[in-house]
Amino acid sequence: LELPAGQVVRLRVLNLDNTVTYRLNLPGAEARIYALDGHPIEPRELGKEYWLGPGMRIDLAVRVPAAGQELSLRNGPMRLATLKSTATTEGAGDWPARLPRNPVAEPDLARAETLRFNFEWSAKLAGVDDKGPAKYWQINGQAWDINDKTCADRPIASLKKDGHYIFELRNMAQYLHPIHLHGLSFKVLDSNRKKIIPYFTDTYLLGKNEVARIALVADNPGIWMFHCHVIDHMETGLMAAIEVA
Ligand SMILES: [Cu+2]
Repeated sequence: LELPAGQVVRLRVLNLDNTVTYRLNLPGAEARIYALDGHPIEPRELGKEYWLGPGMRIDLAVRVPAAGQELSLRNGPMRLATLKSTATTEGAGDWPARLPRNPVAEPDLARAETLRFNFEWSAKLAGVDDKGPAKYWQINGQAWDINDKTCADRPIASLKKDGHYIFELRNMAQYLHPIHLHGLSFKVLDSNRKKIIPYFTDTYLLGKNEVARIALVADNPGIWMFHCHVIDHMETGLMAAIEVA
């Protein structure tokens, strides 16, 4: 990409990889985060790196350096894109104002019901029997069967329409799970592994052995997929249905 020197440009980065979490970084750049997964946040420095799991999105603003210089957008040490600064007659650009927040209902934690979801290994590995697919993952003791067309009839949780809920997400293994919920946005509250500035999103990258809490208002009726965005985890069990009625 060629960009005008001194200006501030907005970049939207989407991780469309179906397995790899990107350790996104822009060394030497002045860069700020404006939105996570399509939900605006109070702008803050990108910092050393941001872990962008499969299906996750990030909106950045970047100050383009002096003409002739280059910035590289990287995954860890690996270059994904080169941003090249070209001479311009325009003056220096300003950082954009924060984006207006999305119209997402604020969960009331004082009256929220807590539901716990354990993400763990499944004991039924390939080769145990010849019937059905291999199962490596389960949510609360249930592995999703990719061939089962009726799994939406047996939701793992039933939420009351307009009810307030806290989900405690517990990763019992070392693998990263970008946990994605359809139909509803949620607020990430806290984690036992890192400091969280609460924010709204539709995907939370649950780290190794992490326990995180998210909260939501169940204001969209339906049967919604609740799954890991890593496709091979999903295909081998890490998916469930959640009902809002
Ligand atoms: Cu996963």
